[in-house]
Amino acid sequence: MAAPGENMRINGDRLWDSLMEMAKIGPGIAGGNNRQTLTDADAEGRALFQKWCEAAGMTMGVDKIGNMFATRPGEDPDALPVYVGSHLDTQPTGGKYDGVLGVLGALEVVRSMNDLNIKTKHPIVVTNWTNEEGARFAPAMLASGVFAGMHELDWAYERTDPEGKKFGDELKRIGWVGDEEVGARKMHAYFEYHIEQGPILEAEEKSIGVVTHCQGLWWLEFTLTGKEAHTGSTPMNMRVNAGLAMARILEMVQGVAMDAQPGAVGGVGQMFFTPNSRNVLPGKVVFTVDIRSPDEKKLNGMRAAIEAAAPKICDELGVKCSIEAIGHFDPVTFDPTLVASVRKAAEDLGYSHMDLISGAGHDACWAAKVAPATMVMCPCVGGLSHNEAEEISKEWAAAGADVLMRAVVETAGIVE
Ligand code: HGY
Ligand code: MN
Ligand code: MN
Repeated sequence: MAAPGENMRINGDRLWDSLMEMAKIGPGIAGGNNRQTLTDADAEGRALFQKWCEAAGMTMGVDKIGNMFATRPGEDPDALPVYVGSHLDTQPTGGKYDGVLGVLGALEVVRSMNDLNIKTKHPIVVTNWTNEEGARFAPAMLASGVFAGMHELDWAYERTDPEGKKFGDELKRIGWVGDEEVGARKMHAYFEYHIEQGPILEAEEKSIGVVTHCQGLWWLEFTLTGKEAHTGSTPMNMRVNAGLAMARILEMVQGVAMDAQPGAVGGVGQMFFTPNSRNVLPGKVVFTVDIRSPDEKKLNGMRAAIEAAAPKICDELGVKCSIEAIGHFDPVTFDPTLVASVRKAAEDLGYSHMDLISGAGHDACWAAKVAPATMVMCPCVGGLSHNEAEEISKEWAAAGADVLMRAVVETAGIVE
């Protein structure tokens, strides 16, 4: 039997089987998943995750926003735990791996530590954060944000989905309001394993992303007020057309992001027309502009440019315009020591790797506010994500989990 830690590799088949098993819960219509936060499917996925954690000898704690923490004891009960996790909630047309790979990859690390009888000084806590996606309830990374003290719990409970349902009511309805104070737990370190959700690793033929930074984000919610009127009988010069204002603002956002190249993105994924009837000019249009950049000055410059130009566009059309920032985090620099442990693990395991800036936001961005944090990434096919066709290979999944295991065990301190 090799000394603990020598042949540290996870069980790739078991990880893949768990991913496919979880993917059966909240299936999409095109091979992906629709397991949105605080739905019955989310509750079912949580229950399966808890069952697996307990079967791996861990004990589950849940806080008042539904964050799940499964603990594998360490040899030193006073040592702060190493947290390893991500999220089980998905986009409405999400893939099988976004978030899930990080939660089940962390579980696989514990399962393999059990197989190899590896003991560590610090406990390990496998984590599932509530509502990372922000698809149903904005903002994204809501629960890890409350954990990190960026949002108040009561404010989070009041967030509503497009049907007007409240976050706190839905959390209670699915039976996942825990008893722990949110943020009471202290971390020695935090690791998150995630698919890249972009094209770089696959294009560069690298198996591992050593994530050094994550780009920052603003979500700017626009409410445009026009005048409901007949699309047929209202002359063009009498229209107060909020839909046209929205179209011109989208075009302007595209221009601002292109002018800010390289290293900037901007766009809109969600919009609502009221009354949303084919032959009624919209009285109200609500949409969220999503802008991001790893450069804080560039990110805030884009926001300023958009907030200066939008009212002018609306004034020309007689449309009222209000803008509310409903989501934000600054660009994140991950902990250099943990980043180095990921890079060393990839080297020791012989996996090709490269430093990477995360294009997508993650719970690690908020964890980094309260503890040393970093991420491990694996490629995804065509860089596609937030699409049911999201795909990774079994080999990629296992390689990243191997690296995660080595970095986590090194940080938690092997006890012979
Ligand atoms: O929006 C994001 O970057 C993440 O996928 N929630
Ligand atoms: Mn994710
Ligand atoms: Mn996502």
